[in-house]
Amino acid sequence: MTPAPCDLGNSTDSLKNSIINHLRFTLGAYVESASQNDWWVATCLAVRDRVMEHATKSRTLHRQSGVRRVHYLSLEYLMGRLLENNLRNSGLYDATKQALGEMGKDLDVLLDSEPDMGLGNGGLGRLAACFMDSLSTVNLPAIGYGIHYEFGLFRQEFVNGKQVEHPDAWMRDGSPWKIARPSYRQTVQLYGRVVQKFDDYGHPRSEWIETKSLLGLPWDIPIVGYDSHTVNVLRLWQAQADEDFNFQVFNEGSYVEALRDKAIAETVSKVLYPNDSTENGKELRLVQQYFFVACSLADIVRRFKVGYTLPWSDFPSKAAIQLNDTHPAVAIPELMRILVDLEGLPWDEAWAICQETFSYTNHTLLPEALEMWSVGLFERVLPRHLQIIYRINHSFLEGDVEAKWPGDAEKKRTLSLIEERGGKYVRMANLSVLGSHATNGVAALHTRLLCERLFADFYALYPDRFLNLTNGITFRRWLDVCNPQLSALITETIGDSWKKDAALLRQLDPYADDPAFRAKYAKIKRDHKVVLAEIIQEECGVTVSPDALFDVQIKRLHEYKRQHLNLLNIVTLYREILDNPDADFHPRVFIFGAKAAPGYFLAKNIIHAINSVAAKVNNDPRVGDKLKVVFLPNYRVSLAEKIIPASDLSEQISTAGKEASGTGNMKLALNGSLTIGTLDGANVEIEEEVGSENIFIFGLTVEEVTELRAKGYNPWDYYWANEKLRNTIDWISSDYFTGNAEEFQPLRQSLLDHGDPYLCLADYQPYVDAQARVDAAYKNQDHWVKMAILNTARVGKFSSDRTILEYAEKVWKLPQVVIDG
Ligand code: Z57
Repeated sequence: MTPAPCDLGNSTDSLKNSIINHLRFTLGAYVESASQNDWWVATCLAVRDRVMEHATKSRTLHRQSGVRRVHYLSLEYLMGRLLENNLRNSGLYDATKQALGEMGKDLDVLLDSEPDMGLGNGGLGRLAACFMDSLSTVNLPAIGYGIHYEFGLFRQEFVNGKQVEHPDAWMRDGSPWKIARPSYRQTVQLYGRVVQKFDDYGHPRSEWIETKSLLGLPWDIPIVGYDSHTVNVLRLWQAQADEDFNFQVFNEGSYVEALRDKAIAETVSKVLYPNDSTENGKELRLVQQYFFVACSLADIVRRFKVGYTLPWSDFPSKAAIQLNDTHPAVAIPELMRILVDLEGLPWDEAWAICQETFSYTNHTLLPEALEMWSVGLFERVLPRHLQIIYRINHSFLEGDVEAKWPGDAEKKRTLSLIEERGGKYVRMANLSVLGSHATNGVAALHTRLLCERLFADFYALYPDRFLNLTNGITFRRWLDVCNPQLSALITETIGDSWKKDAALLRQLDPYADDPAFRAKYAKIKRDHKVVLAEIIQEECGVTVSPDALFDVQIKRLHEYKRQHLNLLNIVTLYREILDNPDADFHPRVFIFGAKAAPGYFLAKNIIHAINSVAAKVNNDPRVGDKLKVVFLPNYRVSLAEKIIPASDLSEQISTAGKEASGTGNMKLALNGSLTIGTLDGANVEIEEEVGSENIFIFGLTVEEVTELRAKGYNPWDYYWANEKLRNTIDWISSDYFTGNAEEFQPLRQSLLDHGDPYLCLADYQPYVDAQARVDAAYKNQDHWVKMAILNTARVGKFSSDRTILEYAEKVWKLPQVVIDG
């Protein structure tokens, strides 16, 4: 007889019991003397116990019903903290808070002690995390695959205003959220060479021999959706040495030396590459990509083979695979290798399966972010995969390309999977479009530019392959969790259905004119600003007034995002306040959060410049409270959750055509922060939704940027024509801010001598004017609050539930599978 499972109820008493049991039996601690960390771990485990039931049930039902599942392949997942999200989504929040309270523990303190799971850089990684939340919430059968990095994105510190990086040992003490699955360990081959053999029927078969091998150990993290019993998993691979491989070395007596190889093998999943939107190009990065792709595909194929024996032609009806950017694109030749070399399928059949299985999301038009691997490196690490890519390329160029543009060498050059100029490179973006049935952009404007520019020839050849799927964010984390006060106000006003159907937020529209609602909405904003002011005091030692306008720019530091344009305006205002102390200017706090890639010199120079201007402005008695500038160190998901609800103004000021979508823009608008922005990425659609009277749009459009560049852009023209601009740049590059006039020469040179590649000078005056409109608008608080409410009410389109349902319908063709309680 199977004994009854222990009580996993959702009552306060049941939770209390679980937490105490984990303290005693899992952690070996006394309730009386357990540490804060013990309490946090015990609470997570109590929640996890309840979640695992649903995870097992979901997996079993997905398997038994034989439905197609989506496999999301991403090198990055920026999950942030998990406990509060899991509590709110599972409905266990109140009971857990109560249970801990009765034992003398404050849940909020425990929540704030959780380290962020920062296995990503920026937008792309956070999008993957939002998608995982939505997939479970809308009951889609899904598995996320990624790398179990030992070190996530570096921790940032400022020393004398300059960025210093520290390792992020997010799981030095383990993590209660992850579960090892040693029975699903995989072996991966690398390096070696290829030989031709003949199979039993005399057909030629390629064999990859003399390889080095590596093991992949999967760790599963359950993903809890909101008010749904679907619990999907995020499966992250950790690299381990293949012990057998070293056996000979052991026998030669070099036991200790052999363990050095083990350490080398384990470097593969050691650390996340800290670049966002720029290329890496390093051998270890290619090894990381292949390692995680090979483990994931082997896992998908294993699952396809258990239970039933279906012909390979049925593979796509069981498995959809989404490539999150080109980072996992080596999955295309890897699946071909599995099908052709290991399973013996004819090439054309294998190719058809590949195209039906894969789909690809492009996240950028920036040339420096488009992945290209040198053919020499690729051949050394993955010799068989390079052969496969060559064969794909040959069939493509001599087939479809020759048929459409006979004898056109130029077309072949642009469409080829191999770049031939200045050394040979594999073009991962072209491979991704060719090896899949769908390529999507992440905002309407971005998709249009993909079709018109980056992939114009592919679009001419295969127009039906391209589609737009505008990004979204999960409203659970970015409203319910980070702003429970606003979430509660909305729910008491229109009910709680908006949490699963964000379009319903439109029902708030009429309340923008209701003075009582406005007062409550304004008070929530003000309370968050008080809390953020405390954080600013603690982190930066700067006192700011919650009555000032909180102007926020939080995102990775990149020239195209133009934090330096923001800085030009700040320095202009500084001078204006000194020249004209009696001007009627509403006090403002400029708040920055941004990490620079450790090797991105100019980005680091911009951080230093902002911090140096901040130090002067904040300590200048002539400025007083009118202007404060703060750069919060170590920007990350959990810090974003504190800044966003407290923001009044959202800076989305990238050069038009450069920001594929942006998702911070959506989070801020949802929390009632008005956008000052260019017509770039999803800003265009945000304007459409909220109405042009509730957003501050300025600057060159994509078409105007193209035109300006065509006629020859010269930043010096703007410099000489605009005295304020000239004074501003000259002041920044003087010795005023640091005592050393050399310090910000790199920034000055980029703006002038190096041609201002992101057109800061062209957009300077329109930006300064837009900021003046913001200042005027903020003075009418009643109207400002009304605009803020309308932003919250009208951004329902940007729920990642909507995005994910579009993927499911248009790309993956997935059924929703409801798991009952
Ligand atoms: C990344 O975070 C993004 C694009 C990339 O090519 C890489 Br690599 C990393 C970002 C875009 O810059 C954002 O505009 C976009 O919103 C985000 O991906 C999610 O699509």
